[in-house]
Amino acid sequence: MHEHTERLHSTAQAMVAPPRGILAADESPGTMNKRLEKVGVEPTPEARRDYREMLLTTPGLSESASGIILADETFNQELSDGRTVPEACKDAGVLPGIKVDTGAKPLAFSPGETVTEGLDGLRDRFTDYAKRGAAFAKWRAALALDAELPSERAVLVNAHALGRYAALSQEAGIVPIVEPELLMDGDHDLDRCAEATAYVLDVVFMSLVAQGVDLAGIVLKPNMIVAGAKCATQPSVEEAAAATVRVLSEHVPKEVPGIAFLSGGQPPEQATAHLAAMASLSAPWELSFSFGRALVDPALKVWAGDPDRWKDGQAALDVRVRANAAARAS
Ligand code: 5MM
Repeated sequence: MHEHTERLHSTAQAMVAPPRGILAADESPGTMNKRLEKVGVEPTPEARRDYREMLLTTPGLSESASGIILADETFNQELSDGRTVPEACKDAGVLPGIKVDTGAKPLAFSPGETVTEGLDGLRDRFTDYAKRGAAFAKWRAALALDAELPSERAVLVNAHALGRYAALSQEAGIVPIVEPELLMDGDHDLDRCAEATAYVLDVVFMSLVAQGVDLAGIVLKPNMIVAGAKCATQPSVEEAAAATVRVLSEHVPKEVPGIAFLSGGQPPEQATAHLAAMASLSAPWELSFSFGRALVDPALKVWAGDPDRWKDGQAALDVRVRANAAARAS
């Protein structure tokens, strides 16, 4: 096998190898600012750096995390000891990943829907990120979900962009995390989420294949199949886990080495419980996690910008990452 292809495959496999997961700490500055303000921290580039430094230097992080996804700003920052962030990732034993999309923007003629942007100049950006040590990348399509949405238009344009991104990423020797997220903040039930997720996955994989993406060199980061947060009928953890594994088994090609779920706003313990319930079911790919909020929310609240609570924040992160690594093994 060609060396380039072999490296993509082995990196993708390393990202999802049991029991570790991927820490999503790639909030764009705007999102991060809102989260910092919520816990009373003045949102500055230094505060965003300090917060990411706390997460990344958590002792023993590499025992339960294989990689960390970073925003462009973080990737370019130095830690307080002068190390670059990619260097610090190497020292910590976690693969550095970079979020390369530039965000979800309103989609023309589709009220309430978005298309994720960031393709302009992406080949050159990938060349630069590869030189600076990025092992993997991430692009997220955010799709509203209700009885009518996502529209065919929103699914097609976002799948097209995911395909273009993934091909450029692999061309640069960087493993693409492909993240088609159906949002869970509606009143849809489990069956509607299952039906829409199946459709989105079909279109996304059609686009990846059409654009020459090597499916053995990607990691898929989908939503779990859950009912919307406002749905009156909430399924049990076991029902959601069974629906998720069933839909993915029917719509995700077996060549994909692993699936690393997003948490989507689920409470941390619930996301972990879903992961544990899925681990007991049989699936053709690794089932892992790439949570953002479900890993970092407790740490952010405990730290709240206080240097004296740095270690407490790290301990809170450690609890959640280890719990999810343990869930994978259950
Ligand atoms: C960490 O948040 C990521 C970036 O968000 P913005 O670009 O909107 O600021 C986000 O893509 C995240 O990686 C995924 O949604 C998974 O995070 P959750 O919290 O859903 O597990």
